[in-house]
Amino acid sequence: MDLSLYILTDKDLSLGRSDEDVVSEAISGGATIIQYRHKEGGARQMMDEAIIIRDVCRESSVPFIVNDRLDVALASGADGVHLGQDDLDAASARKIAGPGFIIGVSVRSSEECVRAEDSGVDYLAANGIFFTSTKTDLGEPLGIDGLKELCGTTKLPVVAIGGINSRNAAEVINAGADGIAVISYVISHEDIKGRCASLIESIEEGRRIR
Ligand code: TZP
Ligand code: MG
Repeated sequence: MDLSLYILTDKDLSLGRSDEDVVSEAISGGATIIQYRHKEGGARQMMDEAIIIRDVCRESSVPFIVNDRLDVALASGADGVHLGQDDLDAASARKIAGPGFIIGVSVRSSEECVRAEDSGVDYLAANGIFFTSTKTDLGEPLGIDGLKELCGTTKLPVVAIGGINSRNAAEVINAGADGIAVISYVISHEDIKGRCASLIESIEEGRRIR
């Protein structure tokens, strides 16, 4: 699993393009992992949409993760699930999914990092790093200092999310994140492929100066 450039879908932010088109453009720009995220979707609709994205990801051997819903993730043949603090807890998810299934958990504090690590998760998402209009219920942004603290608390790989773009991505990687998770900077732009490519450059820059 390569968390370097983790792209999330959101149909409402994709300038009218399908998830399928968004995901295949993102992968051709260098996305290393994809998450299907549809907050208002019911299970039936999510299942149909997940299968389409799963196929695009499989063609390129890019891991495919479903947000929130373990049932949809398992039934659609996804590689993993991403769980928030209000979703099914990671220990129960691991019990159901078994070993080898990717489980990621969103965290904002050291306590949440430790709990997730004890539950056998595969990666953590530090959320949110900067202010973003994509998700407004997060409270104070963690900032670079908050990210450094979380990265120092855990041995698990950490992906940083929230307000990340090509101007701040290098700093985020330099702070200890293994990857960046991005929505609007990539999918709300005409040139999805170009935006991914410029993020990859920033990631490389961040790793060079680390
Ligand atoms: N979780 C924390 S911030 C966020 C999520 C899903 C939104 C990130 O979106 P953007 O547009 O990359 O700031
Ligand atoms: Mg969730």
